[in-house]
Amino acid sequence: MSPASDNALAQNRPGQGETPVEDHAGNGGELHQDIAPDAGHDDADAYLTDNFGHRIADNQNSLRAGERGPTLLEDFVLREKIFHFDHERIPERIVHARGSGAHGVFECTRAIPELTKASIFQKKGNSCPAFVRFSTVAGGAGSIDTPRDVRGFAVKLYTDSGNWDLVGNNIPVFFIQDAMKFPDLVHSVKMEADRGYPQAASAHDTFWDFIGLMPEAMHMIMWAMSDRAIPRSLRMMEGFGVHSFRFVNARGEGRFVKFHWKPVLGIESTTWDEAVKIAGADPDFHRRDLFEAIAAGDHPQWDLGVQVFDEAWAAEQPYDILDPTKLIPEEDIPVEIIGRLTLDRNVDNFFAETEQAAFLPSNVIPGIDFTNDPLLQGRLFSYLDTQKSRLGTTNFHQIPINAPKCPFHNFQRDGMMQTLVPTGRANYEPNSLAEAGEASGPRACPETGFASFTANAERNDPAQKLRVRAELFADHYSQARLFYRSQTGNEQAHIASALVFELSKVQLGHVRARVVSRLRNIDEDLARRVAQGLAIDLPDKAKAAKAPIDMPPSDALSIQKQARDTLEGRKVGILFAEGSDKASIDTLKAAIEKAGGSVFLVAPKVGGIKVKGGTLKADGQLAGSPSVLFDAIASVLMPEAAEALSKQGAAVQWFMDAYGHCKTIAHCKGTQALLDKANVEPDDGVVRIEDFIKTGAKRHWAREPRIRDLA
Ligand code: HDE
Repeated sequence: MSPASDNALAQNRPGQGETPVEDHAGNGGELHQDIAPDAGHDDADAYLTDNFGHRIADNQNSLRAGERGPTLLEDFVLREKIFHFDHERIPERIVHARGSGAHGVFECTRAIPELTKASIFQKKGNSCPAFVRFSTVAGGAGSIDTPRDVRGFAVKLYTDSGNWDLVGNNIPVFFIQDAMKFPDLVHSVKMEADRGYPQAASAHDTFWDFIGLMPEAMHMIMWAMSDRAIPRSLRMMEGFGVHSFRFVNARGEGRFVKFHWKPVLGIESTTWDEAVKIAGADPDFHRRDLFEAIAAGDHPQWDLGVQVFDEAWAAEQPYDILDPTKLIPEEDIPVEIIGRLTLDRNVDNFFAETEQAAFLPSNVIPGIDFTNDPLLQGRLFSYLDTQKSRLGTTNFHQIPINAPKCPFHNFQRDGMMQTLVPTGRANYEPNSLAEAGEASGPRACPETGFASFTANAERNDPAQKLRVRAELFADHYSQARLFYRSQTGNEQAHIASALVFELSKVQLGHVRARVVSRLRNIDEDLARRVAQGLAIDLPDKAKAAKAPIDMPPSDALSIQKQARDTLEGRKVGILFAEGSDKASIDTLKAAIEKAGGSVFLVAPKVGGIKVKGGTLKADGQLAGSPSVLFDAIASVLMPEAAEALSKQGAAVQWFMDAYGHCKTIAHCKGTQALLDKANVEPDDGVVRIEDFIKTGAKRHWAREPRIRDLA
């Protein structure tokens, strides 16, 4: 051993060298290179190797020409390590770059062979593994979790007849009707081209300029400006396949189908003020919530629902069911539940699984087919194409997260990063190699293979090639109106405020005015509120390509009308300080956990505080655990502690925010000084500790007019 390496090794041994090296390996204080071959470790996995299996003797020092000399090019260990590191990042998704994934299982809860021959739906109890990735759309991979944005809801079901990817969103409609406009839409919403901001925000000129010029976006705008776009938790949002798809049964009969994911925990959203504050308090709020819930065994679940209808019904509707800016009211076609998705396992490695997951709307299985929705048709190309540039190779299907779990074999060969090793000569078809005793490879399967559905009406279609939109696609406002008018008063006020906020960020006056002129076709009152909020004159009504009609309001479109009064999956922050009564805290905690909720203890200090009945450690420090992180709050404080805390901004803000965000505040008598300082006034949601369980974690919207101008 040369003197130089001798010295280096000595430095690796804590206590022996002059500068003990910290353990960065996370292996309990042992550095791999400290494990001498004679130390009794015979587990080959315990040794660091390079990517070709060569054991590494020293992972701290590069190879130098002399103790203080230059580094040698010969050092293949260093070169490989840096080379690999240099290429760790791959291009991020152009949209939906920030996402969080989890594994799970999907189970069929109702067999529907009369509707589809999809194997998974042939028998109740059929199940398959699943992987889901939730995402925001506009921001980059490192952006925040809580911007106002659409959320991606991409589901991959590894069925026994191949992967079925239902690549949906948490909003049932889309901004545009034709794939041709997608690059324009995305360019307009992402950071502005010259200045590189804003990140993860639609509140800027280019987005609203584009939107103002695209009346077909107005329905989706209502959703995007509603509380749907600021969800509280990924576990508490709906998912939608958006497009009309096809179910095809064994007799070859087709019906249209729209897919819905209904969260078992109910739908919850934040308020805008809360979303903004969460972005600062915990930019990973949603990702952490999902990861922690799954790790704790609170497995989020969704029911898969379908709306099924036929051509005759579709033809009678005042909208075109192929238009992805339209939904089908649940009051017209009820959502029937046919399955349940449970997410029960976090990923082991974020990059390998969540980042490398490649979803393809073109991944359907026999029994499920596409329709002529022009947006869907464009997506069928885009996703396959984008995976190649993102993952670098046409063999991205071989990455474990993307590979089907049923056998797959074909004559596709070679390409970058090929990991399969096909044997024999048969790499073409047809071949007659079997006659010579050689393996001849797989063959097509007309009986059970995927056969594209041909609708009766389409069989005789002369298939004209036209760059046109069907007539009913021109109704841009009826469903935007339906959505707006189906909301509660508070929800309508949130939409109006969101529009005022976003348009206030727009610098171009004509863009603001144009959007408001479109709102007049949706609802005059909404347009007036927004114009007043912007302090502009009400502009002339925009000309509508097709006059809007009134549709009966639909309760399924409102979050508040569906609110679920439950503690399940909800997180309650309990504030305590020196002298607090431990027994009260324990009783409350047990009751919340019994009701399915979880508790996070907050105190001015985390290390352990003297309380009545012992010492209590907090889960988080007050200033680092603002109340926006919880669904409801409670406090158990001695009057002196409350008095002292009422001089601390973080404590006062804790109550002020919870009150302002219409959350339940449960408190003991001792807290009063703080409540007074935070201007918390008594109402149905401000209750004594004993009444917390009865009150629950629902929002108290009746409070809102007292703290915010909803006009
Ligand atoms: Fe996407 N979309 N999209 N999209 N989309 C992508 O594919 C695209 C659309 C959706 O977690 C990209 O792999 C076009 C509607 C989700 O990995 C890209 C059009 C809906 C995800 C792409 C649409 C979605 C994507 C970027 C209009 C809801 C994230 C990375 C024709 C039904 C999937 C990637 C994940 C991702 C193209 C419209 C949902 C570029 C061309 C409508 C959930 O291929």
